Amino acid sequence: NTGRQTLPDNFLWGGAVAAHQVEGGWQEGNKGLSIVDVLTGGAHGVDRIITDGVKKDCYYPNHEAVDFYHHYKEDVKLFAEMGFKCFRTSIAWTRIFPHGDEEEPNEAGLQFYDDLFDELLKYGIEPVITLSHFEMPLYLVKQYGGWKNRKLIDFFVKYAVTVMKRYKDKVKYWMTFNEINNQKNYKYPLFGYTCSGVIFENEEKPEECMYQVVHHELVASALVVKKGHEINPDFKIGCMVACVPIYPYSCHPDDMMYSVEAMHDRYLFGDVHVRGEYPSYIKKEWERKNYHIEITPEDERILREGTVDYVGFSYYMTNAVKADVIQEGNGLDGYPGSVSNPFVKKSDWGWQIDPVGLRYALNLLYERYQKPLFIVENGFGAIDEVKPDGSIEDDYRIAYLKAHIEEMKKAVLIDGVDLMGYTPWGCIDCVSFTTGEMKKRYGFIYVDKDNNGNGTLARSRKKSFYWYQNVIKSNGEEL
Ligand code: P53
Repeated sequence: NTGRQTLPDNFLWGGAVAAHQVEGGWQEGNKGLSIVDVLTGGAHGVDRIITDGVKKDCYYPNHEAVDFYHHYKEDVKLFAEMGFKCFRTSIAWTRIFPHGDEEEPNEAGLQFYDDLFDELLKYGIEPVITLSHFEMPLYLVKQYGGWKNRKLIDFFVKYAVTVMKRYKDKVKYWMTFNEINNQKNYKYPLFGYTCSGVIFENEEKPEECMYQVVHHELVASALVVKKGHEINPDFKIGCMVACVPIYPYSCHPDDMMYSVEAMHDRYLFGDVHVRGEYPSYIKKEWERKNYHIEITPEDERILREGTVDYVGFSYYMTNAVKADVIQEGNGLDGYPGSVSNPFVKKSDWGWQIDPVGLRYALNLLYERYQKPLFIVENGFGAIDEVKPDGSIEDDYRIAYLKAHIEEMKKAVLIDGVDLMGYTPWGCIDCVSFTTGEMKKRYGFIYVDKDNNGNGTLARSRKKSFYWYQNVIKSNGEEL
């Protein structure tokens, strides 16, 4: 690639969603109840409630979502029209093993993904598949305590091996756990619950419990990487981390050093996935806090043998920290000492818009790991207005994506980062993860549905649809 001024020809342009945020069909094809099936809708500043089972008088936005389960042919056709080279989604574990501990998988669930992957391949679109995107079987939470229980390793590996064998000739790109590092913010109940089926604040030692839970996931992930390569040596199996770089608020040495410490939190799980061992800073933290994480010599061997092929990551925003501001943060960007950055704007949901931060993130991860990177989420959640003639002029979304793609190109063309592809989040409007809203939209494709579940579910093309189509056609040259 020396001297090359354009992105590689095989660059994977596409889009990303997760099963529970689009599929709906929560009871179709013998699907089991998943942890997201008991999550109510919320709003910016209003937490989603985790109910004890499905309650009659609550609204659960993921039950129907945008009904991709019944609309996927129409939707895939639209992705193909945009020129997608790949499409990232997840498999709902509960379609394959409804309770999670069955002996035999559920054929109807397996068939659904066979059909979906066939439909994608028909148009030459590569499926990029996340095995666990915030939706384990609720049964495993109730009966086994979620990922606190070591048995979850076996259940997950069984599920993963089942789908990897079934789809070994249809799916090449895999990821194990979506945003595994979200739960490092163990004070925010939604994160522990959706990553692992555990509400850490209800545990005696929340943070220690979180490390144990994550350890089980890291072992499971490593086993799946190893077994996946045995199933098909051509598989590319990656991890998936939320990359929210934390800047020092100023060049004051204390701010700088504080940001370095804060970044350890962001790096931790990726470090294990890529390097196959726990980094020294976390061993010191465990010592300091007198935490005892059960890690067997066998676990250590598994971690070493199951390092990932690439690093998938989401990038939406950066944060900043100031050493002399100590506040108790437990929200989304709730790092103690986190302050807003006066140099960047925020979305309506308070997410800082920072395109340069994407180039920075790509450099950080590439310098640290020297593994191929894959931007598997990036995007702008915004309220769209439908004009009387049905058109949607989402110039703000185009502006966000354009600016980010420009920085992404600099990382590849100037900094030499090895980047596999780019799949903007929510390529079709879907249920927001953090708030459960429909009105926080990311799509190139509009779906007629509101926060209360009203709407025809009709699909339509936004202005950004045509814009992105041309971006792909010109391989990122025309923005
Ligand atoms: P919504 C925080 C920071 C970066 C990405 O989020 C994050 C989060 C929240 O965990 O999550 C990812 O829909 C997640 C997707 C999610 C997307 O961000 O709340 O992987 O499932 O939909 C956007 O706007």
